Parts: sequence; C-alpha cells; structure tokens
Amino acid sequence: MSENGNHPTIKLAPKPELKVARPRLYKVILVNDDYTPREFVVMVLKGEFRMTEEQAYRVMMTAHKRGVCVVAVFTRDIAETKATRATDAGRAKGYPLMFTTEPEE
Ligand code: TYC
Repeated sequence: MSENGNHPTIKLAPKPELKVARPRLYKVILVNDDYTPREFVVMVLKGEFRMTEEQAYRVMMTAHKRGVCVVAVFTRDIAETKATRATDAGRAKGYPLMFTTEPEE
C-alpha cells in the first residue's frame, strides 16, 4: 500500500549539490630596500607582471614610500613562481630586491 491513496510513493534521490570551491588567491608583495635602483624595480615589474611604465612606477614608488606594495593576486603556484622569478632577477644583478607572497583573507 502507499502513503497517498492509490499511488505508490516514489522517493527521488536527493540532487547532489555541485559546490566548486574557488582556489585561494595569493598576493605578490614588493618589499622596499635601500639598494635596488628604482629603474630596475620598474623594469622587473614590467617584465614579470606585464605592467605599463606608469603602473610599474606607481607600484615601485608605493613600496619605496610605505615599505611594501601589493603587486597583484594569483593562484598560489603562479604567485610563487612570479615572486621567485622577480626576486631572482634582482639577485642576478647583486640587488637585494624581494618579492614575497601572502594568502588573501
Ligand atoms: N628604495 C630604492 C631606492 O631608493 C628603490 C626601491 C623601490 C627598491 C621599491 C625596492 O621594492 C622597492 N633606490
């Protein structure tokens, strides 16, 4: 017998929820120092982060004045690769230029 008169009750399987987590994003942070030439910082920002001269100059000056500046956000692998490549570009010239990464909230 059924719960609703003549008709059998058919229980449908619950529809699975399709939850796709967005990957966590990581900031690439430019750190100021007293030795790396300004023009070199701008060149690295343009080359590694595809910035225009104006964008790169603003980011460089923000780090110069405030100590740090967020350059961009990426997924973790890309943020770490770009930070490493940009830091290595300075090291290859003997500069202490430093890029770090940090997860977004
Ligand atoms: N402070 C450096 C100078 O006066 C320039 C500079 C800016 C270096 C930003 C690093 O992240 C930096 N030559």
